[in-house]
Amino acid sequence: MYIHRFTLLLLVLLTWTNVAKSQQLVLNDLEYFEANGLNVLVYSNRYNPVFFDEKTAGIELIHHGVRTATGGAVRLHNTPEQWDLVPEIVSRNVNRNDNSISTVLRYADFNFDSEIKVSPHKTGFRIQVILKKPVPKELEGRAGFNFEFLPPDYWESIYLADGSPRLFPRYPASDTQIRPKSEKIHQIYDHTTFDDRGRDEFLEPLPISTANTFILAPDNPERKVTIQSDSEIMFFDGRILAQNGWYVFRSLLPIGKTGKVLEWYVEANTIPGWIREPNIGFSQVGYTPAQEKKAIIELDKNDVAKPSATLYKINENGEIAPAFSGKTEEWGRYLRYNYLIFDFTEIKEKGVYFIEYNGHRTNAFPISDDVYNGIWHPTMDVWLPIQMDHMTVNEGYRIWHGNAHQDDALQAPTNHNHFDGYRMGDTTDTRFKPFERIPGLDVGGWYDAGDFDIQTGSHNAVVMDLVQIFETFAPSRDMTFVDQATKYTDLHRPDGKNDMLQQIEHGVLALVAQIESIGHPIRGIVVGNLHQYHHLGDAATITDNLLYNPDLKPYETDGKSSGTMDERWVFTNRSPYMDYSTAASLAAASRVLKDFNPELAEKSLRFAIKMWDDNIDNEQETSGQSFWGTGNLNAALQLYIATKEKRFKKVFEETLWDQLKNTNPMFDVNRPGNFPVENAFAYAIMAYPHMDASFHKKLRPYVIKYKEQSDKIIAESPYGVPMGGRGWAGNTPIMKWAINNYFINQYYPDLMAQGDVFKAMNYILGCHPYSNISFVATIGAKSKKVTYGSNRADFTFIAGGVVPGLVLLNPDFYENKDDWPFLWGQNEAIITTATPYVFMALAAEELANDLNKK
Ligand SMILES: [Ca+2]
Ligand SMILES: [Ca+2]
Repeated sequence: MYIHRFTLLLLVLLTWTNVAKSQQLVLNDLEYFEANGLNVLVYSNRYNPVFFDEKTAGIELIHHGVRTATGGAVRLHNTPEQWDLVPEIVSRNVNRNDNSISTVLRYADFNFDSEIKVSPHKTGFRIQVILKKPVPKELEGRAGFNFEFLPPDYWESIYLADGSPRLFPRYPASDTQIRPKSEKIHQIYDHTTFDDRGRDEFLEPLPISTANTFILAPDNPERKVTIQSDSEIMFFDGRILAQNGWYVFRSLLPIGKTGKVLEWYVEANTIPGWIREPNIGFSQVGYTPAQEKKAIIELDKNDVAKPSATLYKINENGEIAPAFSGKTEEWGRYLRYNYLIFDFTEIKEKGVYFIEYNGHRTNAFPISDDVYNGIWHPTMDVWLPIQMDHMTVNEGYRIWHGNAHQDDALQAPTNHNHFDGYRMGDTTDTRFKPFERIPGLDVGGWYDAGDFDIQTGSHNAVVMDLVQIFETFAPSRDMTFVDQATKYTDLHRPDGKNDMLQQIEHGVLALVAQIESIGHPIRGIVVGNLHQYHHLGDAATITDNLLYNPDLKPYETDGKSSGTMDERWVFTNRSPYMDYSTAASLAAASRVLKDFNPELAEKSLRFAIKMWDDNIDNEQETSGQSFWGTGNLNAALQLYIATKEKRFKKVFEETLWDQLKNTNPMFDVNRPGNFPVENAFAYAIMAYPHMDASFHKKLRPYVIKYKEQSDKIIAESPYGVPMGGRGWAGNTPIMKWAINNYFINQYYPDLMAQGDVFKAMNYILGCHPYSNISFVATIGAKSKKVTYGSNRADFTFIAGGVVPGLVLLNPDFYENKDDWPFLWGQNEAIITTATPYVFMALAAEELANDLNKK
């Protein structure tokens, strides 16, 4: 029995050693603290100078593979909103000597610096706030250290406040108080998120509970976190002010003190030997029999790769039998995970299948000829029509929104910095005075799309995309009723008119209205008040839809006009880039609208030529210039295709060959978010069918160069697509890449295989890092459950919306949350992501049908 007891003791010792080891945080080569099951990032990600608080900066926890906490910083509010002041990061130091990371934060407006120092301690870490000068007078009782936790990670769970058990609030209903506006710390550019109805006051959330020790989710080993301090810690629900708020833990900084003024000890529980479940990536719509079929298996770096995986078939009687067992090929390491590739291309029998790897089963998917048929319908039948501005949109028993912005729009003031990136210079470039109404703009356009502005640039891109789709595939679908006369759209109701042409018309109406009313295209139309901008719900209630009447008091109305100046503003500065980009889209649209709406087609072409003529000889006279230069390349091309006039072809060819020589036909590798459609190569491919054999021959070497660069970039990850995703996720560039590939495959079939179109499609539909869901809401067996659209506060989606996808958080973490819609860089379904998807879906449908025939 002696031996038995000794073995037992040894096992206990070994286990104890493992536990202790696994919980000790270590500063790794990527400059964050790491233990098995826990990463503590300290300012690997910084606050954004444009969007301010995106909930992706400061001290962050990646807890058992999920980012659960963010925002560890000195903040000036109990529950900071997006537009509240964020600190500037003055410096970040990784001190290997004392095993710490420290950052100096600055609020320049208050001349206030603080140092945040994080270092491993016991089985957790210490956060210290160090001050050289005391908290400034105006920030006393305001400056505090905040650390925010993601609500859905703690729903249906409890916390202990100094031992007292409490439930995490599933919906915010805690207390607030009103304070006079004079005490409010200003938000960006002195805008305000709060509609105080003229009462000069603001709202402040009160704590839900206060303690020196909080234990979050003591019942859940994956989420359990302990926060301890000698200072008082308050717990707030940020959602009480803003639906995108997080759970905030906060300690105020003491008054009149310097040195180490605050210390927290934080311990996040880790499960000994924890290994993240493999993420088996595959297409959620399935595959056609003839197609290449590869699942990509994402493995924790501590996981041991298994040499094989199995494909199971579910037969007609529901019986399950293995259809194929094959080896998993090791691809290697990409960022934080290892990858295996499971190739089951040889299975060509139609049916229902699932993949099993190391005991993990995927959901079922089909192998069938028709898996791609109609996968673009929800985007065109449902999602895009719901984005239509200046329209009531109905679906069955449901009104999605009323006829919004009937009171469009006022001339924006000069020298104005808007909170959404719009700017006005010192002239309006129009005949209108600041705040004078510009008539005629209450027509056409789409919301874009989590907010409700009309971005002219996005409209140009979407109209261009839709024309390209129509001219390439000529879809004849009619499932939507659109009546411009009564401004009423009804989904799933044919009206005898082509839906795609109706959408092109709706975009063109907005573009033509700008030129008709103002004389040139403008940057965009957007609400001027921040408290209107964050609107959630029916866009018809953002403004009162009544024209402003200065004779009435604010919030007063005579039923016909209103004393509230809530109209949207028109940012009117003229730029050659916008003139040319609009000219390109209008010229393109004039071709497909010729029979559908001859009057609008004629006007579109006339305006396109006018914008060209206004700019081609006197570019200096217009203010503003874009990053891409004047952008006349596509305008020249589209005008040439529309008119066949040699003058356009001449400029196109001169500019094209010059730019091709000097630019990268793929993307700029250093700017992965750079859309390839904006470069000369994409326009050269677009021009191909309208040019002669000598052009085709001259272009060929650039196609070869594009292919070489493309192959190099896509070899960097196991997914075989150009991964991006810094700041804004990369689905659009991946789809634009696939569209280029589709055309190259058509024109130079010896240089490009069809596979590079399908790879992008498989990626969008589920074969990607982090999770295996389809990025297109409702497409595929498992797809996005939440998107950042007008209904995001309800934690849902609009069918057919395409999200941006995976954001790369520094230094190595791709993320696309599907339980939290409010991260726009990951989840905002926008119009310029929808139309490339529709193109790619039609291309996949066509290519799959070709493959099926072979
Ligand atoms: Ca229709
Ligand atoms: Ca109004």
